[in-house]
Amino acid sequence: MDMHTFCRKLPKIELHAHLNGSLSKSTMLHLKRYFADSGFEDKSNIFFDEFQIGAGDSRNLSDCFQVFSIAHSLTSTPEALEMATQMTLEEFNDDGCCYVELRSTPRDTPYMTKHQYIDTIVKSMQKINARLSIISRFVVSVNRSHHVSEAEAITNLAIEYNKKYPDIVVGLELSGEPTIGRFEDFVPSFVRAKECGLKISLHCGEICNSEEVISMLNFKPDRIGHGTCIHPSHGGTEDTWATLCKIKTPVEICLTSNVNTKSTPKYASHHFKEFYNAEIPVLICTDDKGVFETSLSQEYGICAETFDLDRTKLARLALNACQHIFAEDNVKRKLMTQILNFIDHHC
Ligand code: 6MZ
Repeated sequence: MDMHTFCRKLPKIELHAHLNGSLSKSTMLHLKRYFADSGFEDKSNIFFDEFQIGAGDSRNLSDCFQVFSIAHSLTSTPEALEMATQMTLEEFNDDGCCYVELRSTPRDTPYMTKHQYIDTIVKSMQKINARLSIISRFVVSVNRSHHVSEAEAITNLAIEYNKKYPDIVVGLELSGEPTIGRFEDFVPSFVRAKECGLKISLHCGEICNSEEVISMLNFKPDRIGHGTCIHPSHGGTEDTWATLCKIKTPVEICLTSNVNTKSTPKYASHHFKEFYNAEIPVLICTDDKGVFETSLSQEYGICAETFDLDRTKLARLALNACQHIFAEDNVKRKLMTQILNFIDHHC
């Protein structure tokens, strides 16, 4: 079996995937057709060139936040959102993922409320979990560029839906344009969510802001996203690095996203290396597989090639990721058995 096939077949765990950044070309075309057929005003005005930020694109991290509105125009009705959720999960399933935590920011649209938004995703996931072997869970997103009152409303919904559907809604995460908004303003919402039993993930150190990195790490989230500017050789400080090394918060690593947005100059200089060597739990993820034209198996392949990991080491990354999922322990055990079985046969 060549490395490409190995990465496809390896049962993988996806823990950092934004729904509206994960829409593939074919899902977007399908949604565009749905809008045309159902007589909705089509404002999507799709330009895939505009949505996708490939290698060598002149746009940077900040510019990338413009493209999500293209996807948002295609997920504005409950039917479209259901199709987007199901098709995206099917693609993760086809790529050999055995567990996915999809994240998304509930929003009011002309055709649905935030409440309907979260409800639609929950119901779509239940259908997928009943129909396919992939196990999916929902992590509710708070956008740091929105007003704090919006974060509070979303937190209330996340808590309500976690009580109603604990086997689907498992966490709350902070994302959005990192130059806008202050973490400290959102702390009360995240404290409340934590107290109610939701797991927490924070986009942390996506840009250089050591003070914020320290306060995020001190908050003790269950996981952080990116962690780009934490190591001193990547714009962090001795203090940010020492703090992470001490508490070893698991980090959701998104190689292609960081390279394509120029947060990292090239794969070989990605902070994965320092984190891996320091034995900080690293979780290989896609971030926005539609925007960055990638897949989780492709990310595993890039990781193996760039950092010279053999099959056993690569499979161990997937196995270790099981420890950090937000779902219940019986799901953890099931996934570990599945991956260990794969390792026994293929490594
Ligand atoms: C921070 C990101 C992101 O929630 O509408 N998002 N936030 N850093 C990133 N790195 C590239 N990529 C995506 O999906 C789109 C939203 O996810 C967040 C942004 O808030 C974006 O609007 P949903 O499903």
